[in-house]
Amino acid sequence: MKLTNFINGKWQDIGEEKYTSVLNPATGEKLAEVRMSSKIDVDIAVEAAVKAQKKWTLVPAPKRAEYLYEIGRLMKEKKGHLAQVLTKEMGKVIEEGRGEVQEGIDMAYYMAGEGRRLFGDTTPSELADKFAMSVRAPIGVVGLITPWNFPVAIATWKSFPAIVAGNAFIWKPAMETPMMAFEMAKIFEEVGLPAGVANIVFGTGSEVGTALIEHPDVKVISFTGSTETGRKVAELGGRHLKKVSLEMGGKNAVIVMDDADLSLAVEGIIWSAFGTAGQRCTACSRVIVHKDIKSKLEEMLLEQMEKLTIGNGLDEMVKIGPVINKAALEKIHSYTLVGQQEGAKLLVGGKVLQNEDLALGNYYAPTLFTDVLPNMRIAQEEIFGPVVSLIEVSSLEEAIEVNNGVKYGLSSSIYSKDVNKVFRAQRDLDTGIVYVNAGTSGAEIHLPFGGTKGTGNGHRDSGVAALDVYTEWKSIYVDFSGKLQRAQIDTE
Ligand code: UN1
Repeated sequence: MKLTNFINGKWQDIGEEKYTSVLNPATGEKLAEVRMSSKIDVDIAVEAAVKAQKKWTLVPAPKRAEYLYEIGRLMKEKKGHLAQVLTKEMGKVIEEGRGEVQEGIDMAYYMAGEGRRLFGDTTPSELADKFAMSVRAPIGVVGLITPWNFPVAIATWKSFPAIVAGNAFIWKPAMETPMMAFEMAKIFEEVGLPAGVANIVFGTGSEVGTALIEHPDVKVISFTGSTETGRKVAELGGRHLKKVSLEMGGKNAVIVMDDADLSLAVEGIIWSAFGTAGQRCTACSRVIVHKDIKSKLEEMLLEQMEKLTIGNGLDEMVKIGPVINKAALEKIHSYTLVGQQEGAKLLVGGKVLQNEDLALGNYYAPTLFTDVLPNMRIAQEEIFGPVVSLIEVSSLEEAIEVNNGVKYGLSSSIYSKDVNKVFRAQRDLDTGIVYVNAGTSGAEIHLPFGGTKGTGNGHRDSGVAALDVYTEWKSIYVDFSGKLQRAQIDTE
């Protein structure tokens, strides 16, 4: 199977014929070949998008939204198939695959609803017989750069608000997971989205990503990925005066206070730390625990970790799938070595799994470190794998300080039954998302998604906040006095 670009409503490859393989992380099996595009493909896609957007912007927003309802309906119809493709190329277990597709369906219906809102403001004018309002105007052509860990949901967070707001887009999916983009292109085609509104160009960040950011007709770049790459996107985008929306890494923590419901906390930690094999930007990779319950929590975590079933995510019984590729496996393992060198105590895991059925895939054992100090590298850097560090504290104040003492600020969580502690924590935890008595992952699509510090640059995906990325505020004054009225003139 060859995955071809989707440009101007057609499956077309223009430049040099270059392809690379897509591998199943659970088995190493080759799933498809994907096109490695170049600047020429981007130029042609942008040209088509510019043309298409001029007409698209004139389609009333409620009508644009009807395409999203249709996209949502088709995604729902194909949910089982989409989840299978997702699990095969990304590795997440099938129930998470279906969950992610559902997240995309939810986004379709939610953003379709915005077609009948897209609220602006009316505001009194300071002059008589003058009307003032501000409306959300589409921006034009936008570039979407999405990661492999949520190959469909994150793309819907970006492309659906772009569509409803009247923009055209070029989407560059991650090269590890292009099959989901291909599936989405088929859906865009099937619902009859006008040619050129949705374009998909496969290729690397350095080639296609750079071409998108540098193209003068691409007005917005929305990126989700590592902080390291995000910084490059921001630098290049800055040089070209682009509006750049960034969602980057996390080093999310669960705080467990001495009055917490420990069984509940353990369930939340296991789910957030090891679900998706720890490959979520919202994954829990630190547990900040009150000293009085530390050994009890360790014991309970170990007991539950033993029960985790690891393997090919297509098997409904499996709870933890592989990590994305060999490079990820190496990176994760290097952190295990770092943790040991730093003096943290490895309680369980810390190795690549190579027993018979797992040998061909990229499996890492769920790993738990304890006696971790807040400034150790394993407690500071994003690992993006199934590795958790337990850090001991003596008070809520210390827990919050440790939570905030990293360069990221995506998600955090506190387990406590004390309402005062909980309210103080939600105020003082320096993250874009805070959970109370729940793990760090599982954000819902109708709330803003994003974080502080090294996680983002002030923009948000999801929720109504996403519209701020894909619209420009336009202020309109209508003077119906029939005479010259001069604002900001003071004749006294
Ligand atoms: C991500 O890992 O980049 O909140 C997105 C969650 C999911 C999305 C994660 N709804 O865990």
